[in-house]
Amino acid sequence: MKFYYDDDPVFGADSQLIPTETMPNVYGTVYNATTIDVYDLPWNTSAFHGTYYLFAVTYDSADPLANYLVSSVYTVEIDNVLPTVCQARVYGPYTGAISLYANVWDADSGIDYVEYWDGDPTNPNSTLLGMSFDASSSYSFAWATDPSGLDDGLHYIYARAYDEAGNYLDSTSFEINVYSHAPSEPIDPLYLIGGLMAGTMGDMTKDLIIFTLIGALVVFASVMTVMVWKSRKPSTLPSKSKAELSTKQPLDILKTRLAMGEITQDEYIQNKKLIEESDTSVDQTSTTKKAPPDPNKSIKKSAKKARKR
Ligand SMILES: [Ca+2]
Ligand SMILES: [Ca+2]
Repeated sequence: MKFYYDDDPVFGADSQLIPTETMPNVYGTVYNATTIDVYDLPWNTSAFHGTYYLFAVTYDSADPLANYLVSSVYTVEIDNVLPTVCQARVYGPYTGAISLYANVWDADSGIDYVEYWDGDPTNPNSTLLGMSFDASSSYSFAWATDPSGLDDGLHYIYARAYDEAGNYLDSTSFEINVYSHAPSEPIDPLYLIGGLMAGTMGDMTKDLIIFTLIGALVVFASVMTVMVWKSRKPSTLPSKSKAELSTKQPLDILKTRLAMGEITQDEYIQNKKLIEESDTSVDQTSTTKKAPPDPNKSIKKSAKKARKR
């Protein structure tokens, strides 16, 4: 038995004999002689890369010219080039089950799987966290950190990508600060609600909702106040005579305006006088009560006095 390799799928003079280093005159080794003779031959392919075609040629014992038979072609893809891309990715929060990913690429045989290491994989003290064969999830792997906090602290995560031929490439480190231990203080319920709202709607939306709620409450309260005021006005106001009402209310308003600094003391006195005068005129027309002395008369009198002088 002799084994040949070729760079095209046709056996011929260009086919190259695969040498055997240990047994120069015996090509291959019989290891199952009971049913069919099976030969194997180790082939060191470290100097090869790419697509090759293999043939086995078997000879009978005729001497001096043996009869031979050439096998059908067998195609092999030899990959002796490392993957070209391997980047570790870790997604927060760095607590509980931490999601590890890797961006990987191998142009020859393709990526087979990815290992995740806590620490440089070339360092014997580093820990293999796990591995993933799932290309569809970017070889994601969930690292379940210790809930009691044993894994808390800084970690340097590495990915090691293997191609289908077993060549591997290590990533650079991805530094993370793990925080997995249970909180010692009780959780503030407001913080919890805030967190839930932020988690479902995002901070911007949360602020907007709170703002709208406050606005709606203010409007509602204002409307209610006006309605209550309007509804109680006729029944709760003390029953007073027209004269009392006409004087009392404007005077109260005037006092309030003075107290609030909307009018000066002089303006207050002046307006008060006017109100009292108009009140008096109401009294004169509506009642038979004797009118109080008209302040205008004294003014006129003093004016006359002034003219006399
Ligand atoms: Ca050929
Ligand atoms: Ca490769």
